[in-house]
Amino acid sequence: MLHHRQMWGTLASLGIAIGMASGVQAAEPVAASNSTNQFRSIEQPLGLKVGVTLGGLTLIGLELWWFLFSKAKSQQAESIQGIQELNITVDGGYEPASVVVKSGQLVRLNFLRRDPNSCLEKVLLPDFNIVRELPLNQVTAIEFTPDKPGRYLFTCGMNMFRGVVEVQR
Ligand SMILES: [Cu+2]
Repeated sequence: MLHHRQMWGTLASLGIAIGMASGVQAAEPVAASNSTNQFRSIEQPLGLKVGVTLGGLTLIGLELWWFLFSKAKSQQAESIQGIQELNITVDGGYEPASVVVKSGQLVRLNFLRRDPNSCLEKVLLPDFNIVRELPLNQVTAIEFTPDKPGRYLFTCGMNMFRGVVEVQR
């Protein structure tokens, strides 16, 4: 959890820094324009700078939204007859990308692959020695029993898309 939050925190502060930098840049030409009398060259760049500033602010907003959204996305498994079952949709990544289960009980992850991108044709759970093909538009059930609490990644074949199984006591 901590690592994930740190990452988004870093992204958010980076966005704020970029936003502030573009804000400073936007202010500069105004000051410079007072000393020179270049009427025509001022107006267009000013609009551009305002646009860049607004773009920066939008980025900040988006990052904050992602930061809040990503926290809400974690899904807790429901245990039915001793099996902790979760459905994960594979479409431009994993949804949900973060699942919470209990240790010492069988976990069944039902991966439904909607994305034809070959990048997502395999899913790996290295901590459980699992590599599985995900046929398109089918549900592939992957079962394992985590014995120890911790955070275990699942990834696509190239480690570009990631999800995490959080195992609690
Ligand atoms: Cu991939």
